[in-house]
This record gives sequence, structure tokens and C-alpha cells, in this order.
Amino acid sequence: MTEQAKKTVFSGVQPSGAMHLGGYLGAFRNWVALQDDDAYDVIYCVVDLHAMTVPYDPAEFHRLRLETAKVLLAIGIDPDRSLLYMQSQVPQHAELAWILGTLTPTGVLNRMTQHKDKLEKGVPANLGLYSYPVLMAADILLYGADLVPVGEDQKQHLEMARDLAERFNNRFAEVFPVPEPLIPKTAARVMSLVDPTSKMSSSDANPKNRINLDDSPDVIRKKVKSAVTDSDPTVRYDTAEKPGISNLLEIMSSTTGRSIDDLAAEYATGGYGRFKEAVAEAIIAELAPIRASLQNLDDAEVARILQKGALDARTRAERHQQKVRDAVGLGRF
Ligand code: ATP
Ligand code: LTN
Repeated sequence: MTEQAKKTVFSGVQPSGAMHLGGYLGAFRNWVALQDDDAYDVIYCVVDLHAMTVPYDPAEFHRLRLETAKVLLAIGIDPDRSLLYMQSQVPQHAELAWILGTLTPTGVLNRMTQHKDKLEKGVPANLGLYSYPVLMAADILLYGADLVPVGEDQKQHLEMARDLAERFNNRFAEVFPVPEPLIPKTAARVMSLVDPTSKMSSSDANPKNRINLDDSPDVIRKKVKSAVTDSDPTVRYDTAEKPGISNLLEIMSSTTGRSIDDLAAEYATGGYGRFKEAVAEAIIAELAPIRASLQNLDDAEVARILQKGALDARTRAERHQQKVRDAVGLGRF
């Protein structure tokens, strides 16, 4: 397929802590599938500027940024087939965010639920956190992306990126395709193992809420065994009455490829113990190759990949950004 005929895919991950099973099943697994499909031209970015919108430790940040890229490589992102780089190394992201900010009504930002959730959890209010969705829209639109593989929690941000593309095209010139989200049918919102009514997250203080992608088999077994469920011992899918069990069914369905109905029928009786053991083994089997590749990756090699990625990304971003500058009246003299 020619480069022009391919659809452009873009997605990002924050270097804000351990990468977990939720992000993997909700998003990163699709990143690899799209890379492996010749119909797509794929760009993946470690969005370090986004991670600075909440308190962070600058001394730790460099390691976290590198570690995040390393895990993506271990998952199967191949730098020969995907463009992989660090957001802060490509200054056009911030430039486009400024331009898109001038098209963003503050009323729209006020309705964004992610920053409101963060404020409720005690994150200090700042302009970066408030305008986070504008920077995210800039990431996507900077390369004229058509498709954005993300988990369900990013739906509202994607909607805003779509609105901004349309607003820009109507106001100035047809520069941006309107991007579509790609959200999986199963495990689009993997829930916390400790509180199955909130999403599995790297920012949760309790590490038992999540399965990290580099957790050992023993740790995975322990975390699944202690996952919060309910007192009725029937395994069935019912997110209202049985959120914990429904979450485990989604995880097992997504990791084994078997339908939820099929799994619920097999494990309906026999107690939660037997079901949880099977869920843990399914997760262990899925994550084993990732753990193994992580051990074989060395930091210098990852840094070299990121350097090359940033160079290629800057060239591509600049090509597209010139169209934006021309359209808004910031053309060269
Ligand atoms: P966290 O709350 O763990 O910090 P996040 O959404 O803030 O996660 P990222 O790690 O940048 O940040 O998310 C990367 C991708 O993983 C996004 O596409 C996001 O939608 C997806 N994702 C994150 N958590 C989950 C989850 N629990 N279930 C499904 N997808 C998820
Ligand atoms: N907001 C996303 C991370 C993110 C992103 C993006 C995802 C930043 N820019 C562009 C897709 C496309 C998150 O928290 N997961």
C-alpha cells in the first residue's frame, strides 16, 4: 500500500508510573495490532508534557520516561514499523496547542470530567491541567491522524479533538481529518481490583488496585486472589450487582479471546477460588512474553531509538505544521 493511501494512527501514554493491565488491554494491545496491519501508518508518543500537569519528581522523571518507552518496546512496538518518540522533543506539539487554544471556548474545558476528577482527588489546579485536552488534541492533529486507539476514559477528550478539527477547518482551511477513536469492545475500562467501581489506574496509592505489566506470576496470583468481589458465589456478568466478578470476566475474555458468556457458563459454579485461579493464569500467560522482553532491553538502545524517533517526528510534524501556520496567517516572510 502507498504511504498516502494508509490511514494515520496516533496515540500517547503518560510516563506517570507503572504501566498496567488496564492500559494494555484498553489501548496498547491495539497499538501493536495496528502496527502489524499494512493499512496503517502508526505514530506512538510518550506524552511527558502531559505528565507534568500533576505533581511529579523531576529527579525520577527521566527514568520514568525511559521506562515507559521500554515497556512499549517490550509489548511489541517495533521502531522499524512504528514512529516512537518523546513528546517534549518535538516543539510543534506545544505550538499547535497554543493555536488550538485560541479556538477552544473555556466553557468546553469546564465540562471535561478528567480534570475535575483530579481536582477532587486533591491535585492542585493549574493552567496545564486545565488545558490538557487541548494539548492532547494538538498531539493527534499535528500529524493529521485518522484513528486514535485509546481506552474508554479518553472518549470525551477525543470528542473535543474532533470538534477542534472541525472548528479549525471551518474557520481557516481544510487542514485536519476528523479523527476517530478506536476503543475495544471488551476491557475498554478495566476496573480496580480493590474498588471495582473505579478504573484501574497508575495514580491509585494502593498498588494492589492494579496488575503491573512487569508483575511476577506470584504477585499476579496474590493480587487476583485478593481482588474484591461479592458474597454470592455465582460467576455471572452483571456490572451493577457484581462489578468485581464482571471485571475479572472482562479481563479473562480479553486475555483468552473467549466470550464472556462462554466463560461465565464454564465457571458459573465451583466457587470464586477456582475462577480466580483461572483468571490469574490467563493474565500470567498474556504478560509472560512482555516480562521476558523487558529483561533483554538495555537503556542505551532505548535512548537511541527515542533519538531517532524524535528526528523523524520533527520532520513530519514540521511538514504538517507549515500548513497550519499558512492557514492561520502565520506564514513565513
Ligand atoms: P492512569 O490513570 O493509570 O494514570 P491514564 O489514563 O491517566 O492512566 P495513560 O497511562 O497515559 O494514562 O493511559 C494510556 C492508555 O491506557 C490510554 O489510552 C487510556 O485510555 C488507557 N487506559 C488507562 N487506564 C485504563 C483502564 N483502566 N482500562 C482501559 N484502558 C485504560
Ligand atoms: N490523555 C491520554 C494520554 C494522551 C493521548 C494523547 C492519547 C495524551 N495525548 C493523544 C491519545 C492521543 C491519557 O491519559 N491516557
